[in-house]
Amino acid sequence: SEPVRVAAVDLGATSGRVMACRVGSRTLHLEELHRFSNGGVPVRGGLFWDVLGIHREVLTGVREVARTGRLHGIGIDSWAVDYGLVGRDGWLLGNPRSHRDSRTDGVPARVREVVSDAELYDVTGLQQLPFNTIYQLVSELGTPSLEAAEQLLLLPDLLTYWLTGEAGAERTNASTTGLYDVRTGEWSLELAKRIGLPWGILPPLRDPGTVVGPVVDEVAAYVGAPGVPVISVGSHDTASAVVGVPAGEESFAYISSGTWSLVGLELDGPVLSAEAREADFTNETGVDGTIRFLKNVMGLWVLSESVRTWADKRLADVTLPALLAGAADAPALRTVVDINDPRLLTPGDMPSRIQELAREAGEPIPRTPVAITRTILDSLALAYRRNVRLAATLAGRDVDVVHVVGGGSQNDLLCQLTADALGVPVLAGPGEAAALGNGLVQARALGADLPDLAAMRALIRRTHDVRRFEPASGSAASADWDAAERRAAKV
Ligand code: LFR
Repeated sequence: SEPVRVAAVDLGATSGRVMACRVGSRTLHLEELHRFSNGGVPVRGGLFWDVLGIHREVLTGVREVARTGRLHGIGIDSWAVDYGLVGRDGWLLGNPRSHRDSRTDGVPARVREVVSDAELYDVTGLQQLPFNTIYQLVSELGTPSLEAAEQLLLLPDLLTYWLTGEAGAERTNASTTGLYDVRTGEWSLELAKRIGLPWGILPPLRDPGTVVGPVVDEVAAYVGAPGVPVISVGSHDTASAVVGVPAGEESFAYISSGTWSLVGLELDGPVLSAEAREADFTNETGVDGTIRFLKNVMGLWVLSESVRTWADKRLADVTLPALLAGAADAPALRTVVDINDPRLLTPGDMPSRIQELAREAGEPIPRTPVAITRTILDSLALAYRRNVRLAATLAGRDVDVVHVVGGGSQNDLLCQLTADALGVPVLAGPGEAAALGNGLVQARALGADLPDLAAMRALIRRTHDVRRFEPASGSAASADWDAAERRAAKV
């Protein structure tokens, strides 16, 4: 079949990208045509997304894709969980909040009084993240916007609504809300009712890989592409990124490494055991009915937020490359902290928080930006080790290799530390796995011969380089990580 060329819109919490993705039977090519920075906007103690600004950037990017060649489809993925509320007249009711907003403090405990953790887990299979949509909605109960809401649209669905006029909820992202039944693949209206949420605002679900509809006239005129279809992809960025993992037959774990690090396994069905719940593992729905059995690890957010803090203080030589070069030469495993401490979730002075965590844990306090960078990377690798091993145990699987995809796959030091910590090879790349997964699912919807995830992944392997990091050999290396794990465990 003829190659297709689609716009893959991949929105991250710190940057958004619009790529032209060309997919043929033996070709797969990405071209980044637009990139913009993104971030929460703090106003009056709340943390918001500039969603109209994001919409404008999406249009600018799509127009650029259309200007530079043919455009057969548009697909949008973004971080999960966050949403906009739309009123009876179709207008947005207020600015969507960031999941790093502290409005959900204490909310999970309130919900627990009505529905126990065990019951909730049995239906949704989700880890207890304070910002899951369900908790955000509970924090909005009684507000004018929730009372006036006609529909809840997750961010990629909201942007898709503005492009097409069609409202819906794409399943991979719906599965992160805490209101979705992971076994039936439908909304759990029962759960929403028990918690007192207006269940009627949950829109009809749609599968990834279906055509939503053509762009509306105003969009067609702006981007210069009349009639181009918007296609629902794995609209949760992590779902698209896992499609983009170039795994073959091997028993693999993955780390989708961006602002967050999502660490886990691809499974055929959910693991809803008490052990999985106690270990706080999540079961998110993937493309083609797969399950992402994983844990959220705080990720490179901690480092990017540190760099921002140092830049604000105008400290010299705190560019990321300089910090990473310094950290590579710094002593290994000198200080480790619990990188998933909830205090690292919200924006702020990350270096001070890391020092505080070190102090509490009785670890040497890192004093310089380089030492703090090394502490963050060692602690991330330690969290990867713990959670890959936990996932394998809980799911009864072996792991022979860890695929690292996303922006963090370009961080050589972190990849090497991950291989060392786990004692298995790390295969790093592609950096733009989410955009590839997005583009491939669109291509299939447009008729490309990509029957399953294996075919998509084979095409990625054929067309993209993957770098291999071997674990440091010798029992000394692994003893160091064992000892560090014991130190971190007593935190
Ligand atoms: C990654 C991600 C995670 C989700 C977090 C919040 O970008 O989508 O999968 O837990 O952001 O939405």
